[in-house]
Amino acid sequence: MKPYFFLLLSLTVGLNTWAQESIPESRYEKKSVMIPMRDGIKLHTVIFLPKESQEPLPFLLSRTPYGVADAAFPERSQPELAREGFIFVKQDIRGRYLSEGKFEMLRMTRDPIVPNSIDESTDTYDTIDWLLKNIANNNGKAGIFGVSYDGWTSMMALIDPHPALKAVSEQATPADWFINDDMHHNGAFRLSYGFDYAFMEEAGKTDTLFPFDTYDNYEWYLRLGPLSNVNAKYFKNTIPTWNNFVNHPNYDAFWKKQSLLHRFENRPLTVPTQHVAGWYDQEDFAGPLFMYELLEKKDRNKLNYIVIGPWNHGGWSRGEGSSLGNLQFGVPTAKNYRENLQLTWFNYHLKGKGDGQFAEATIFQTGANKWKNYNSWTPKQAVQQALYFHPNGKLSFEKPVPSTTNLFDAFISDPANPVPYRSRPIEQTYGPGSRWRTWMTEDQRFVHHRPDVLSWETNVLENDVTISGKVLAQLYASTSASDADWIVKLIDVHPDMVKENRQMSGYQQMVAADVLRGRFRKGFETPLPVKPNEVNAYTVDLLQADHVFKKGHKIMVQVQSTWFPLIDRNPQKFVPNIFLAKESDYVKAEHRVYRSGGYASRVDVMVVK
Ligand code: PG9
Repeated sequence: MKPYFFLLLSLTVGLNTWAQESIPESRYEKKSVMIPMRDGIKLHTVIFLPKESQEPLPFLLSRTPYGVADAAFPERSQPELAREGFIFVKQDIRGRYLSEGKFEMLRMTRDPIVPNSIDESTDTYDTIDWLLKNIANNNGKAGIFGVSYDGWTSMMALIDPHPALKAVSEQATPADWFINDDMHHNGAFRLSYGFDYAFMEEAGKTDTLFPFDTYDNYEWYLRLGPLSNVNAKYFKNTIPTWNNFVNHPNYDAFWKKQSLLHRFENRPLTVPTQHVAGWYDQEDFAGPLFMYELLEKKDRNKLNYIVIGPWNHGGWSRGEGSSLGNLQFGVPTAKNYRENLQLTWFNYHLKGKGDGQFAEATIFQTGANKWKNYNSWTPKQAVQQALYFHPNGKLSFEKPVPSTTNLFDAFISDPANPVPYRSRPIEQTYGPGSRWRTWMTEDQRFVHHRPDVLSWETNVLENDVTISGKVLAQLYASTSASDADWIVKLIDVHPDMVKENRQMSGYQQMVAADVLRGRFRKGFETPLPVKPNEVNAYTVDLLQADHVFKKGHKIMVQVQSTWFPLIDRNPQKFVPNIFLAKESDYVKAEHRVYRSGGYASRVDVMVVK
């Protein structure tokens, strides 16, 4: 039983059936309605209407695949916005939960020439149009916002937007599912997320967790063996997103068409848009960064803004945000965002309140633990410097001596014993007790000194080192086999003893980390085998950071070749399509990371003095 009084009213407004629900203490009344789209399909929509409102109010829309029937009243889900007063509208997207039609994961953009064609953008348009005409006392303006998939639907609202759409806040939208975000990073497949999520969304109309029979998913995915077993043993070709992974192992037209980068390539930005990202977002960190950067290039009218905070996926939308995992931030960063950045954004654009003076980039600088405003993101005054790998695990801003040759560190990478990406047991992604949401804050000592994890670290820092902007690893490396993954982690090592917070003593805090699938070293379209033992250059994009390595800390870089089961195991024997690899293709290999004059492996960071 729900803790509030239930009232179901069935009245008919044109074609639509209304259901109404209210809780005595709420300022809002909840209505359910089926809104017709241009092709006749009806979308289930929940509307929270202020019970008493003197002034006409704007709409705040969210569109989701995760079900809205049980949506919490605004006082609970959006207290800051609820206090101010908006007409909140939440909609099940096509084919999900109580909406009609067929669901398509990240539905492709329609061809407008095709009569009656639809996509998420037309569904948003039709919804706004209907709301303006059918909901009394609105002020003619609408905003859209949401986290992740709902961030992506917010971005889609920007394609041929409804004229009443006046503000967007996309929060952790995915941008490109091959280059980054949920499903692949730089061509390496995100196995545990891809498998779990595809099943969750596509096994039925409502979310369904895969029935794992082993709590530790590290063990389960290892026993799974080659990826071809997924369809053979479990999915039986019934999960379209999985079939797309299998049928599109390279960055082909399918991925490009799906990518927001391509959808927005030739499209102007006409509606004020705020991008929101979390430094520890375990799913869609890259999306908002990529979309901000792309749209910034054409932002003649100052419509494009970015906020980055110390959050996991959606961490800004709930709670205080004063800590995450073991990391403490000293201020309630999530509340800061909701009160000072989200509310002011919608108040200004939808209600004309406030001065509209938004900082171009509002960024929480980790390490120093403070909010900073920037005129440009990434900051122009930062200067590129390289952290070079040296003998005996040393890391420094000094280049290796030019005359040195053939110096390297080596390890054996064994697909039968991959490095876990977080400490075991690895619970099901969205299963009970899952630590998925905090793994990026985890102390990396759980793999430090594994023989297949190389590490280099600086001396204890005598001064703070501040990095603001892009982080890019340049490895010179070889393998005895014909393919390999390269994972690079930039780490802040806390002092050996932190008396005021002992659990942080020696803590290895990840600042940036990512993977490159070696076959894509020359481009994601065309996979290339590696010649055994040949040294190749691998550029691993670690995206961005704004971090202060404090005096008394050390900077560390770790390199490894497996990150399991987050990333599927590279067989290491080159095969054209890893989704079809056989058990016998998975081979042990010796990997070498060079650190000599000619092959000076390094991590490029943007240093601010
Ligand atoms: N990261 C999830 C997602 C976004 C977009 C597509 C598919 C998955 C999410 O949290 O919604």
